[in-house]
Amino acid sequence: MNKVTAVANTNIALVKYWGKRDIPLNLPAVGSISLTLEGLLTETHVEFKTELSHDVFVMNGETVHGKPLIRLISFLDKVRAIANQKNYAHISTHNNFPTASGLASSASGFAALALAATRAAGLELSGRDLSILARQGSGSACRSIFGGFVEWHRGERADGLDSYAEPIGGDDWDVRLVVGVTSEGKKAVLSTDGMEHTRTTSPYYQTWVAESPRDLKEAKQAISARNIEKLGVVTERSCLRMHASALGADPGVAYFRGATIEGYHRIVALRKEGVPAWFTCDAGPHIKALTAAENAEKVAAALAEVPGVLRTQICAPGRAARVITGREERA
Ligand code: 2P0
Repeated sequence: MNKVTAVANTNIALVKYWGKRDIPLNLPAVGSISLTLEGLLTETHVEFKTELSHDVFVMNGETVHGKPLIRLISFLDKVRAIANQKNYAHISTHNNFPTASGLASSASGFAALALAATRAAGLELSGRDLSILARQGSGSACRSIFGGFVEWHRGERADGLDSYAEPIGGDDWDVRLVVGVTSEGKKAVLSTDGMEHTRTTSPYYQTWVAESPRDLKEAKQAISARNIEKLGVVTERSCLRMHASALGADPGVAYFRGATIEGYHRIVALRKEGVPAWFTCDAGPHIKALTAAENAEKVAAALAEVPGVLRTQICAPGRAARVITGREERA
């Protein structure tokens, strides 16, 4: 099988990853916990071909060049090395949501690529090995290999073999992540650059790192107890502290836009109105809210009224990355 199509869903961190202990291997300074989301996905087709003289990447219908292409080729080189594959590949990939805008396109993108490329190269890796490989493309991609609630371990080893993601249960828990899309454009500061700038210049960075184990512990307790309030409190706290560390960089990095802040206040107000929901956002301006399934429509309706919110989407917990055949679930 040298021609494979794989699909991976994006994931949103409830306890955030921000900062690396090793840049080339994407080893994180902190562990993180995410929810894989149904409905926001990347579909990637990989074919290794003897007649190609270089790798060709087509993303959302456009050929990729420059720095993004170099990043993708260096990832494929890792696959070729472990699979002893000599051929170049033709890759076409499609996101069903805005690329590089803080909706975690690199997470679903490198997870789908890791799965499709290894299978097309003749390898059948374990979930853990696939997660370790996907991590080297983009840190958060290691979490999109799995469905539902997922923990990415920080690990201690210099070679990164103990820094992988794994599912942590909670699969029968009917939570929702409501996304308020505030812009279809690309973000100004890529997260790779934003987190390194934060690590090297923010006086709040060490505090962010030091506080993270408590968030991880409390989030895991909350998931195992199916306690959405406890999980929500940690989710919002981790997000705001991650952004506080970035805002404290020199110069500061602000991913928020006006609509993001208005969305935050709307979610806080919803709680006072008796609709429990908790805010999070990533390296982009979109608003995300964790809530119970029964409240998702109300939260989406409230976010839709926030000035600057273009559209909303209610996402259920999503499936693991998977190989697809035929016309099944095209992105
Ligand atoms: C996360 N983010 O935990 C955090 C929160 C954004 C904010 O992981 O440099 O694209 O490729 O490892 O994974 C986005 O960063 O960065 C991210 P790299 P990545 O979801």
